[in-house]
Amino acid sequence: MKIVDARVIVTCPGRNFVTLKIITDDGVTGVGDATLNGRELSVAAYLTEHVIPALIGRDPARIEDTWQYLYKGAYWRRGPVTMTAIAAVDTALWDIKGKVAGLPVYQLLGGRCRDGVTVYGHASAETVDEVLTEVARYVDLGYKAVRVQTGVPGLATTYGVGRGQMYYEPADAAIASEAVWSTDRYFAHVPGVFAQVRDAFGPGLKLLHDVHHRLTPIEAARLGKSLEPYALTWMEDPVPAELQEGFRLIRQHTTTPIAVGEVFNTVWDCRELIQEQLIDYIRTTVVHAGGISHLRRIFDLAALHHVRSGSHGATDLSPVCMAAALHVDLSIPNFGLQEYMRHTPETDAVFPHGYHFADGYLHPSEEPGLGVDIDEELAARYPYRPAALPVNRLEDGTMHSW
Ligand code: CS2
Ligand code: MG
Repeated sequence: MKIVDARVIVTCPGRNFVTLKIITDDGVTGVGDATLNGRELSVAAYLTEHVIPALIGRDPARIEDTWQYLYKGAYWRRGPVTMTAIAAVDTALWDIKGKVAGLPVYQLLGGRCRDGVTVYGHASAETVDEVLTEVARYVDLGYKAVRVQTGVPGLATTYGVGRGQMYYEPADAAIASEAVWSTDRYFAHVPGVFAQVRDAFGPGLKLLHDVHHRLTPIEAARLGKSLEPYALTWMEDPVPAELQEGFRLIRQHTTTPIAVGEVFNTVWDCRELIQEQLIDYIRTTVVHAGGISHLRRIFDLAALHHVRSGSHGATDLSPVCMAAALHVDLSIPNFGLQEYMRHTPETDAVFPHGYHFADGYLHPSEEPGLGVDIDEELAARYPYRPAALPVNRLEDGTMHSW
C-alpha cells in the first residue's frame, strides 16, 4: 500500500478549521486535524510545502517511522506549527490503519479501559445568577463535570465568558482584539462565585475553573487556597507554563489540583511537571502534541507519576481531533476527563462523525478507523476568514497573558 495523494482542506463553518486528508493507492483515506487557532495558514503551508511532497510514495502503515522522519527530519524540532502538522499526518495514518484492519482505532491501542469517556461542559456567564442557571443546564443535560467561568465586575470581558450558549469562539477579529485584566478584581470575585455554585449544587458535581495563564505562582497559590473549601476537580493553567519549576511554589501552598498543557506540543514541555508531580492532569491533545503516537507517550509518562489525562477539547479543535481523542481516552489506564466544548451544527455537518454524548459520557464510533470524515464539497462553501486570538493588557496598559 502507498500514499498517492494528500491535501489540506481549510474551511470556516463559523470558525476556521484545517484538515489533512491522505489518500492511498487502495483508495483508503485518512483524516487528521491540523487546526491551530489564529495560526491556521501557518500549519496549512507547512503541510503543503514541506510535508506532503515527502509523503507521496510512503507506506501508510509505517506510522512511527513517518513520525520520526517528520520530527527528526525537520531539524528545527518542536513548536506548535511543526507538531500540529506532524499530528495531522499521524492521526490520518492511524485512521487508515484502523480502516485497513477493520477496527476502531481504540482496539489497535489496546482496547477499552472504560465504558465511556467522562466529559466536562462549559458553564459561563457574566453574573453569578446566570452562572448558576448555566451550571443547572449542563447538569440537566447529564454532565458529571462542569467548568465554571464568570464575568468579573469592573472588567468589560474576561476569558471563557462566551457570546451565546454552548459554543465559545475567542478568535473574534482579523487583528487581535484587546482585553483588559485585573488580578485584584478577579480575586475579589471568583472565590465567592464558587462558594455559591458549590452551595447550590452540592458536593457531587465536579467543578473546574480555567485561570488561563494569568497569575504568578504565589498568586496561584493564593487562589488555590481560597478555592479549597469548594473542592474543585482542577484549577487550570494558573500561570504561564514555560517555567515548569515555578509550579513547586504553588504545590507548597495548596491542595487544589492543577491541570496544565493545552499549549504544550511535546513531552519535553511537561517532563518536569509530570516527573515531579507538580500537576494532577495533563491537557495535551492529539492535534497539538504530535498526534495519537506522541500523545500516548506523554500519557504513559504521566501514568508512572500519578498524573491523569485531561485533554483540551475547545471548539477550535475540530471533530476530527475529538474523534481521535476519544479513541485515546478510552484506551489509556490513567484517563481523567475530556473537555467537550460542543461544535455548531454547521461544523458537525462539515465533519460527519460517529461519536455521541449520553449520560455525561462521550462514546467513540465503532466504525473502522476514527469514525469521522470531512465533507469536502460542503467544506468548500465556507472560505477561510482571518481571525486572531485576543491580546490582554493590565489596566495600566502593560501587556499580559490572554
Ligand atoms: C481554553 C480554550 O478550552 C480551554 O480550556 O483554554 O478555550 C483556549 O482559550 C482556546 O482553545 C484557544 O484557541
Ligand atoms: Mg484552557
